[in-house]
Amino acid sequence: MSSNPEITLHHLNASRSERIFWILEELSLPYNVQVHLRTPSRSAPPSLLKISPTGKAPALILDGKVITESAYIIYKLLSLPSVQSNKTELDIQVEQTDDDIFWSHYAEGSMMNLFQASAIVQATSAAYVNGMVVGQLEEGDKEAVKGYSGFVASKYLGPQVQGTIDFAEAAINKTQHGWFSGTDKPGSGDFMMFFAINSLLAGTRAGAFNVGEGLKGWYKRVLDRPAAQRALQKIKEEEEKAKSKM
Ligand SMILES: N[C@@H](CCC(=O)N[C@@H](CS)C(=O)NCC(=O)O)C(=O)O
Repeated sequence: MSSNPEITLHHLNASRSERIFWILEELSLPYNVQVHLRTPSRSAPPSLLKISPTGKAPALILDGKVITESAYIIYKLLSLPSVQSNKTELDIQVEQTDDDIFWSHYAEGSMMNLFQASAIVQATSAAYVNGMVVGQLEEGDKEAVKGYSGFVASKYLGPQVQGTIDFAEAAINKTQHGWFSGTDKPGSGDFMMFFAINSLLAGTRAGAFNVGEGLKGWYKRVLDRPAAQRALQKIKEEEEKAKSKM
């Protein structure tokens, strides 16, 4: 019987680390959590850069070694000897399918890429208009910044973001079991898609885009799982604990 590794998850609030909470709970692996709270500009605080070479979340310390990139973290967790030797007992897709690999790439390379660009345009233009970048602006300059960022958000990035959601919606509707893994259990593709869909239905992007019944059904299937419920509860408790210490 292989023993469990020593795990610490470095989590940034409202971040991709949500994916890692979910998989850790599905795997029933014991883990410690270290929360890093976003600065007022929504960036990661310097404490995260001390841990992660990229300064981004999630970062996982696995038996003393720091690993980053959520898809890689998920792959390393699924490859653990204690997980591999127990794979028939687990209610998740441990061996990655072709679909898992596709959706893992899609989640970061297509969806989050555009989601993030959109969030950056909104946050930076608001900061610019509010005088936080080059000081107070003339009314005409404010209108020009708002006009340009509004154009980028609504005519350029917005439709592309919606396109990525519609593509995922069509794909999930074609699956036999309603999981991105293509099997009857959620796999790495599902863990990776969780952050984007959670943000669209319950997070910072709620109500901003059209999400169809297929993705809503997938989200409900995720939330019906005790492991996902434990993950969301743990995120809440850990973030509250960290905020109370500030
Ligand atoms: N491709 C990376 C992306 C990591 C990433 O961009 N994380 C964001 C949170 S969702 C972050 O740490 N942002 C804080 C910052 O850039 O200051 C992954 O999947 O882990």
